[in-house]
Amino acid sequence: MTEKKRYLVTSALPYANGPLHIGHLGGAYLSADIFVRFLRLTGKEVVYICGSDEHGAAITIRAKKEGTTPQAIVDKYHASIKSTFEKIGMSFDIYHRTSAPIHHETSQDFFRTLYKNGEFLEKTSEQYYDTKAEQFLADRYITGTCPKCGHTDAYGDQCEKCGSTLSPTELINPRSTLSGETPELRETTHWYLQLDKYEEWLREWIENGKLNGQQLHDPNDWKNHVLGQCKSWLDGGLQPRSMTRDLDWGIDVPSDIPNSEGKKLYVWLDAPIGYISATKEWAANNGKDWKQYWQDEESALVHFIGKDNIVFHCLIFPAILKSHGDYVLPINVPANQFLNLEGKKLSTSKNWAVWVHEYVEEFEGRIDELRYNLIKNMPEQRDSEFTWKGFQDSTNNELVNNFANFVNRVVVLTNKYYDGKVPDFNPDQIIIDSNSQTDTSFHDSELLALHDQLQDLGEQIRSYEFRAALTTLLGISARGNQLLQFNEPWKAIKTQPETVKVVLNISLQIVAALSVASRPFLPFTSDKLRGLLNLPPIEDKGELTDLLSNLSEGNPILAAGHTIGDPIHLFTKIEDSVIDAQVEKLNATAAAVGAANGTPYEPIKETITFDDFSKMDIRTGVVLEAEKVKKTKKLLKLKIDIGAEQRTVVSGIAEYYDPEKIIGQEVLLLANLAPRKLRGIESQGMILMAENEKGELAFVQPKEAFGGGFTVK
Ligand code: B3M
Ligand code: ZN
Repeated sequence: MTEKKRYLVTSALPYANGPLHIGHLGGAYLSADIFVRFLRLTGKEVVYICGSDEHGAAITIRAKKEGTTPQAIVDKYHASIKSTFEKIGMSFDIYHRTSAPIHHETSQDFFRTLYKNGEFLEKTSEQYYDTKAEQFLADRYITGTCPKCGHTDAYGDQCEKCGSTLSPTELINPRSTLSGETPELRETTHWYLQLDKYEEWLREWIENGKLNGQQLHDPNDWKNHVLGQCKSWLDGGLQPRSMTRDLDWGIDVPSDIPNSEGKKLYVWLDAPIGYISATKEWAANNGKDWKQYWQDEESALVHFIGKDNIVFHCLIFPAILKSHGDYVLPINVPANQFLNLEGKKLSTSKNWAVWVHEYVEEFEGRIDELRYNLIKNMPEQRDSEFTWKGFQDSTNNELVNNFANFVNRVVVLTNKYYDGKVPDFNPDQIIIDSNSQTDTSFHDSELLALHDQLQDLGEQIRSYEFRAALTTLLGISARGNQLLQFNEPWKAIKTQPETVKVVLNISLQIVAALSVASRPFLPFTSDKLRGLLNLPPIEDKGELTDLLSNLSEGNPILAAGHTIGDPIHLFTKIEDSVIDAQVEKLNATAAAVGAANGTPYEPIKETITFDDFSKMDIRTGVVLEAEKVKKTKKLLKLKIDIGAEQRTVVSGIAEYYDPEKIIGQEVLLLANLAPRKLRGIESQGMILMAENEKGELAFVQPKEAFGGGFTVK
């Protein structure tokens, strides 16, 4: 990572149109929080900016759904999101909102400057207008039949059934969602940012990290999927993009601009400028100069976002900043991919989500357990998944059995043997090394090993590898556990009391190091550890850097004779019943929404290439034999005739089909799937089934019965 003196770190501004779910946290928020908390521990100047995005169709659509005004919606959800972020330990320096006057001014100034610099193209085009509602219709306000798949409720910008990107004029039988009427096309004029003009320098900046010949960052520091998305936009050719809308909710185009009446700024113009206005507000409140963070070369701007925001942060906003002039460009945009939930995409509309405010209430005092699991499964490079079972496992096996167990043993033994005082020791005393049962080591070499682990952790955070850094953190307590396990102080206290002093002294130093190093990930635990050790609260003033220099000089963190407190429970196990109740709740609320909305369709999976498809060898077949697999509820063992040969297949359809009734059934078989053993039976292929929204299965069969042996094309 290119080191800078000062950091301005941002997390995407969430739309104030609904509560936060765990997908938000795992995407743009915990990653940034770890990063800034770490930077503060290394003594860097850092400002961490976030706030609510209160404009755009996301807000007005929600208002309509809830039968209230956009203002009421943003007030309600801004307050709710802000308070949830606080409870989950997000350490923003400011959580601002885009309705603030300073933001309206800042955005309008930007628009004015770009206008004066001649960056806009004024263009008239035809757009849909609802004569009854007397307004132009944003893409999301138009529905109609998808020209690609025939789905009757496609939106003006996208069909959610087939996933196609659309423009409103492509829809067949367009309807306004405001009045239900057929909208008419009317001429309207807007200001377009000429992205096509910037393509060359954007490409040079994205691909080589250079601007006007100057090296601004190393593109190797950027994530591959981020670069990949940017390159594919650039390769596709950038088009001028309208920066204004005909809406009644949003920031006015400044009135001194001719023909500005009734026009609002496009939400993706104003929202990222929200980072700047929030910095201004923070600086004014804290006696700082906001320009140092945005306009000084010694400042690094880092945007944490989800992958759906990449184009806006890596191409459009940089183009806006550069067209304005004076501003730094981001040094990195470490976007995350998406977090799924129990095998499905998180979805607000289908209520397939874990709502953070509900978690906070139901799991009082267990914030760090959720942070831990979400960091462990962070979708850093690819989509990942949260499961309640995984949450239980990571809490019980890693936080309780490893981390808390280590701390607890050290604190209990110190209280028992030394009256809660850090023991002094003989520096020549040899102990069993924490790495192996045979090697021997001294106090100082163990401290050096700790130093190296902390150093690794820092490197990983600097490279935005937060999952790896978390593993390193748990590796520190695991090493402490090994030190105890190998030296068995509870036995050695009688025969080798001098060894026990060394072992517990080192262990206490490790706990002290954990009180600092855990802070970016588990801030509440860090506070508890500081209290437990009678150490002053962390002030985020370079404590980790101090710790590292002390360790490399062999200086202990806790002096001999320092008194610690009584044992506490850092983490406790989560019972099966708690997890079962959450899974049940998830299914029940999603089913209720499904029933209310009609059939909820599964989202279309990621696009595959024709080559991917043609790798599958699908054959028609006929079921010759079928029987239940003993001691299972779901499995049938089938013999399938596919013409050239007969296959044994184990299929999970026993809940839907009686074995005797499917003899002679025509099926489609994926014939070249790698064989797999299920309950001791080798399954040689997979029967293709269709699943409805309740998870019930049905055979996919050729319309004309023609027996087995044919290839499906
Ligand atoms: N509110 C979109 C989103 O929440 C948008 C981000 C703005 S960041 C400047 O995904
Ligand atoms: Zn479609």
